[in-house]
Amino acid sequence: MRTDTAPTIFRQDYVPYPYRLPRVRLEFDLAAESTRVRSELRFEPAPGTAPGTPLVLQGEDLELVEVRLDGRPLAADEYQLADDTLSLVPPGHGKPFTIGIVSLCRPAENTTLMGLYVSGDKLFTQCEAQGFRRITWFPDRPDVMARFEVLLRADPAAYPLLLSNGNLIEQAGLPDGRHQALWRDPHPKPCYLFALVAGDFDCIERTETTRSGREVLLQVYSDKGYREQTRWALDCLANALHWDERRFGLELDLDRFMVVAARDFNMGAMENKGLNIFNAAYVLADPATATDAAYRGIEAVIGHEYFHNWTGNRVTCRDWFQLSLKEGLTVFRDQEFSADMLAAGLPPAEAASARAVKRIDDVHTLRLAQFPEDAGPMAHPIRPDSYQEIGNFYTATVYEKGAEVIRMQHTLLGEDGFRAGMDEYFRRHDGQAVTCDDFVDAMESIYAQRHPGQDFSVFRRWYEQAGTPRVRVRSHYDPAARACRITLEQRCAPAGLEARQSPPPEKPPLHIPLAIGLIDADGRSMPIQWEGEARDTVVLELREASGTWTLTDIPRAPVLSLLRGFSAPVILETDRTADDLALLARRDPDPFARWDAVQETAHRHLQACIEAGRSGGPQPALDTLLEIWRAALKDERLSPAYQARLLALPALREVIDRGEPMDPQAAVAAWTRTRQALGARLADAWRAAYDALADDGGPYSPDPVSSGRRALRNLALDNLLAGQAPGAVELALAQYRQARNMTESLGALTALLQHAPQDAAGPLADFHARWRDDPLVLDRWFGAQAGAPGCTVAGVRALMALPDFSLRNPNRARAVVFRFCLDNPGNLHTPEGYDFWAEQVLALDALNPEVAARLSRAFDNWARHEPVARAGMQAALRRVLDAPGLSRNVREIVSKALA
Ligand code: 0A1
Ligand code: ZN
Repeated sequence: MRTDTAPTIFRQDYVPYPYRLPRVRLEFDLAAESTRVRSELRFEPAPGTAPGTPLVLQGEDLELVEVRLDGRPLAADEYQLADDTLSLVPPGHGKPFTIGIVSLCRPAENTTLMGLYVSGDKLFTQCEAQGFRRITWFPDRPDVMARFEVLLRADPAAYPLLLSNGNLIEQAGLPDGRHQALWRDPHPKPCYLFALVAGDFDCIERTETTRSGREVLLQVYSDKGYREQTRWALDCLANALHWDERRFGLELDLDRFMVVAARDFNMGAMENKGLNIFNAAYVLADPATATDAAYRGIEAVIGHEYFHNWTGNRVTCRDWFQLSLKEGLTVFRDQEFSADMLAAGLPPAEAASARAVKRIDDVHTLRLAQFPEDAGPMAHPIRPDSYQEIGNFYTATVYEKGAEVIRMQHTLLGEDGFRAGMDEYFRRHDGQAVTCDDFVDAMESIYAQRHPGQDFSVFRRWYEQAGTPRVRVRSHYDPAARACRITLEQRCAPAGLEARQSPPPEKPPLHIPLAIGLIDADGRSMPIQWEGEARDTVVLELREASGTWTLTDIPRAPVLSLLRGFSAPVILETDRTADDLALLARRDPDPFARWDAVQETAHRHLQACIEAGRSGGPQPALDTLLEIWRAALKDERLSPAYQARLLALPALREVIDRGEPMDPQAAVAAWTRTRQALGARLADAWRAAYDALADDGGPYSPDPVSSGRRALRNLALDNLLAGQAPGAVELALAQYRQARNMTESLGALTALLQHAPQDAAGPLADFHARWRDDPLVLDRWFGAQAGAPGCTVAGVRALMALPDFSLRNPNRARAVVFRFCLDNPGNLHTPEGYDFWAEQVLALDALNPEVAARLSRAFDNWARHEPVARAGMQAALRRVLDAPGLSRNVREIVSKALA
């Protein structure tokens, strides 16, 4: 993986693999130090393959023992072994042939956590995207799909459980004292979906009956002693199974579905066929150790991986440029699953509010992570055109923007039409490796039936274009004609490195569905006459650079409620006044648009504060925002969960990102001052809310109503501390002491660390003493400190010097190093902070390039910063780029940043 120059791979260069691989047999002699892999690959030439076409297999960090062709050992001059490939010319008779390979790999030395690796005393694999080549030589590409048979052999004392994909065929002891297990997966799959797990685990299981009446076994495996913490994950898995049947008619195609928790894992989880491997953080939960947010996170990730069984595994990607085919679609599916689970069982009004909260959280994530990506050097379309390292393209764009592109198709087709499109997609492509175009073709076939004369040709540009489009909205009301004219104009500036091209690439208009509504000055909804009926919300479909709509029968001048439900991933530019926004912030019946109006009001205030700080002018008045907040806090018709969203200031990173230029220190100052002022001036209301939201003493449940109450109560505590309200510290200390679940104790600890660090010492010591042996909870302890404004570079280094710290465990590295670099801008943006970042990127890169590359992204937008920060970040990037032995992963990121 280490190179000085990294070749660029282009989507256009795709060529099919010349050989088919119907069957694969793998035999593993498993041991941590050295594992021996014997493979038998049954190839046949694809139609049209010329005799003499070389067979090329990938391999990385492997030791070759032997190669056989149809059972005959090959001499060294009968095959070529290059850096990362093994190639040979197969017999030219056009018939099937078998390649046998024996090789060794070294799991205990594998700190990359790709391929076969050790975590604790267990063995795990991670093969997506290109990890299988670290296990054995193989055509490591997603369009080569094979039926796998896997024999695992190991010492039963060290590895009593031996798992792989599919069905367990037999298990037996061996004369040499070891044992073995034979697994067969009935479904053809690409090697990135292969998995094996070996070790000693606790397991809980249950059977569920699928809608066609089959009994299936669901199992969750965890470290010994953690069985009770896997119940929620198993419930979520059963819910996911039934939800996919109800909503998409998709049934589990296996007799057995396993989820295994791993302590060391680069990402969230992996959808290996029938054997999902999860970061333990997305499996383990009980009320004492997991927050409400962690419960929801587990539900989302369990759902996501389960849904991949159809969208990703049954129908997979032809090549890695098509990654959003499975990821965007599966994120959309997990978002809908979570929303449906939140709304389940609630009366309609509350159900709508619960769904809106989920939508707000998803949009918040998109704006926080994807919008900056789309404006920086790594900007790429959801279907990228090129990459150097595919590991760098598991991005917010491919995942979250990809999900928005699917959601827009859902909006354009409607629930029924979208479902028909999905059915058509599976009808055409079940069992195949396909492209994003194939997916859109299936959707378009339904769209064209239902909207004669229209197609998706403009819509497809969402797959081709990078950058966040801006939509300018202007409106004019004519009282005499009782008509409102709305004009939309779109443009998309060159994204990231496109700006360097001359001429910059042309960006034709996109197909943008913009959901809007009208309200009058009293906040009442004004229905719109649309396609023969009166509607509160209509969708304007902009397909050209600009478009105008005239809405008639509008009795009074309206205020426009725009981008309802966030109907498209765009940035709005409007002529709405502060008063318009304030009206929407209090009265918009669309809960998303109402939240957005509060956010926009807060953003405008924060930018005005930054500007005042810069020019030395007077600080802007807080009154408008204050009154909006007061009204939201006192509005008893709102659910506490929704109130908690309305009353959250935009994240500091969003505030920094809006600056022109970005000025982290000025943003920290403005944000901190605003939080203090809002907390202080609303102290009485916050205190009343805090008291009213006290726990009712019943058993813990992560349901949306009680978790919403806890969220708002923690926010109240945070505001009381921010505003230095009398007695706030005592309140936090009491909440910490009396906490009945992790949401309460972590809420108190975090608020103290943020606003009253001098009073946090007691709870911090207590927390550590209580949880020192639970790695996931200890991550929380580390993270709360690394993200606190009082944690300087010296402070984060002190955390890293503790015996509990290790850079090798990605969760711990994320809790400390990432948390500091992403959530502590006041301390990061200092000369020592820049040095720290460079040093940590390099230290991580020597161990784990995938994780290092993610940290290296923290400086993507250095060039948009004010001069001092800009120079400091640029120098740190240079230092990384000039370091010897950089991985391809980090090299791609920093060289693009500096390009
Ligand atoms: N397909 C997984 C994501 C994933 C990608 C790479 C990994 O290892 C480097 C692990 C997981 C998902 O979308 O959940
Ligand atoms: Zn996924």
